[in-house]
Amino acid sequence: MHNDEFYMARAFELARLGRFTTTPNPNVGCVIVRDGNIVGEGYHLRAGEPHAEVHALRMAGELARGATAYVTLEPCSHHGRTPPCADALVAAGVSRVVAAMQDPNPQVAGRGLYKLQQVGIAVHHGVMLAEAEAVNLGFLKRMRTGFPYVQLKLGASLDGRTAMASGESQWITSPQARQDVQRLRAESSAILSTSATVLADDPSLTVRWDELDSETRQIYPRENLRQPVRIILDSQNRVTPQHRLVQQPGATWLARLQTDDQIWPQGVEQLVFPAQSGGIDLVMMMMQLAKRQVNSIWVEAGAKLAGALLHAGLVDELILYIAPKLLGDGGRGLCHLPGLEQLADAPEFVFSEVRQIGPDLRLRLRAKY
Ligand code: AOF
Ligand code: ZN
Repeated sequence: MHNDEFYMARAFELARLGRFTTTPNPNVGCVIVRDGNIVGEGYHLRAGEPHAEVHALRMAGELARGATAYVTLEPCSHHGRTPPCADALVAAGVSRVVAAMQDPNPQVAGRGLYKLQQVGIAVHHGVMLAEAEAVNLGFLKRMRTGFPYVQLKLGASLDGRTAMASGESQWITSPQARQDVQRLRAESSAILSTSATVLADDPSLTVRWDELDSETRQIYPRENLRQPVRIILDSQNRVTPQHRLVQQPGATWLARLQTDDQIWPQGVEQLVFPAQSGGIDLVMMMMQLAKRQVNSIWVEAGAKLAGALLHAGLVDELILYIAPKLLGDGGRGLCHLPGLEQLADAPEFVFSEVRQIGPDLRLRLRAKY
């Protein structure tokens, strides 16, 4: 009896510690077990730094000889920013490797497990597969499809309104919901918004460490803070160097149809995309963003972009915060879906989670295309 799930569950706990920082790399955890004892543990923290297996092997030292290594993703076989983990496992003399899933990265894709098997190591994979999918939604989607994983954040009243008829809209949802948004922003590779939102609210679209919940702050020290790339759809070049978000730490990418020659602060790039019915071609943009190694995108914008992304089939998940208020039927709706005339064409979703966050509800739904 190997107790594979017990040790793999620990490896997933470790993998999740990297979820704020590993992008564009996956979250990976590793546990080395010898005679039923955990003798080494590690996880991947940041691209360019050692992989999970290397940390765990260092901790195990000589005890790794003849031990079992549990890894949440197939050990890599390629020379990337770091040398192959499969080679490190062989050199350390482990006798068995259990991987939760294969790595779909075309540079690996089974070759890591094959390498281990070739030298006589017992190899097993497919343990806690659902967990392995869930911990790397962005990385896996990008590797498999060439598109980032897109989460559309929406906030509304009980009657699905995002603003009063007058347009008044600030703070429909609670401070607790906003804190939750901070954490989910922090887990994303990038935040996507529009020039309309920038012109209306002048947001900074950053992660504020002080505004994260205390549990998150414990596993995500301030010095590790990473700002998701801010991506702004700005087809009419309306964002200026004076807007707040271009002055924040980290990168801002302005998605445009043409560049301008203004002087921009450091970290700001203008990316040119083809046009599609007057705006930016969202499908082309998403493919380019994946090429730039954006694993996941957190969308915070208005009803127009929400509708356009849904219409283009680009949304993987809705994250919908519902405040226990009624705004009345004159208020503004969640999504602008102008072409929608028949119920049969209405975008559909599957609830994956319903949870109370402070006074509000948070619904997670997967798009059903
Ligand atoms: C592992 N363990 O902890 C990680 C893996 O450029 P590099 O060297 O960091 O390699 C990145 C690729 O390695 C990444 O795309 C994924 O395929 C794999 N990541 N593999 O065995 C780890 N982070
Ligand atoms: Zn590796």
